[in-house]
Amino acid sequence: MSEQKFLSLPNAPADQADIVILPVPLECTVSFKPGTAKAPDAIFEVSDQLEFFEEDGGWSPFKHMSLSVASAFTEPTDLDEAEWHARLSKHVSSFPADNLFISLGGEHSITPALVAGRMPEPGTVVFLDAHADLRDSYQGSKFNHACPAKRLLEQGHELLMAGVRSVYESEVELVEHEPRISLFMDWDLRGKGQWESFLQRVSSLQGPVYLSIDMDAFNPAYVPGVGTPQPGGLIWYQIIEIIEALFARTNVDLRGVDIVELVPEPSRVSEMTAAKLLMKIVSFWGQANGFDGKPMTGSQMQIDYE
Ligand SMILES: [Mn+2]
Repeated sequence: MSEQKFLSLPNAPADQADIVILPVPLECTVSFKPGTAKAPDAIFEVSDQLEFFEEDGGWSPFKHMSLSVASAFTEPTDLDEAEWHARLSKHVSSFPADNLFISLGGEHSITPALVAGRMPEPGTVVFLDAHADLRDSYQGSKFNHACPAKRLLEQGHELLMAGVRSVYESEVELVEHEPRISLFMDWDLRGKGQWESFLQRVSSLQGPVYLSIDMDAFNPAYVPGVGTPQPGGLIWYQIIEIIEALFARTNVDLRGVDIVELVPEPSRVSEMTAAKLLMKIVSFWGQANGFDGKPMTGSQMQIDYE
């Protein structure tokens, strides 16, 4: 497989990079629209159209930071499911702990293994999704993409969920009885004035935090390319506000981010949204960690870009 690049930038060795991107193109338990396996490549392809300059931060993040797109994690899917996910955990734990680690799905079932590898101690998972993903199992599998939030609870984490607008009866009962779940329903964020209190919760997080973004959290008019679309949902500026709130305070120890469930589509707007979201995350994280004041030795300095 040829080397993948983000923004066409040269790849630094992973152990020397400030930002590591790991493609995990798993497509195994998808129940509706197929295509998640092609998402990482589609994101890299459209990233070529992004500017190096990030307009909100007012800087070029990759002048100051180096980037590494790691080889895709493509263990055979005919392995035992538990074994496949255990290998993914082990793999992600082998990357350095102090960089920004972003995984690109693939379906949402990869998140518990990613979190297990990056955040072995109890922490908080910010979970943006149209669905609660709290089923104990679905279609005979505990590793189904309808179950990752339940697995995260079992790992001992707290869940801060937003954008949810499709739930199963037993999921509602679990949310009511499980104090470690804070769920902001999509309609509450829109109609009942809970947006500010949700942002307040995000910006008051402390300790280890992991951010999981299911692209179906977006309103499907913004991102039609997802495996299981739902009407309603968050708009681009809300997702940006969430990321800004998460990085505004340095007391958050961000262990990793994933962007999952994207299904590339003909207009390419969905994959462009994912690529630009990745750029925003890089920019906010870089500024929160002081990279804008560090020497210009980043990946962009190795190329001619005018
Ligand atoms: Mn999901």
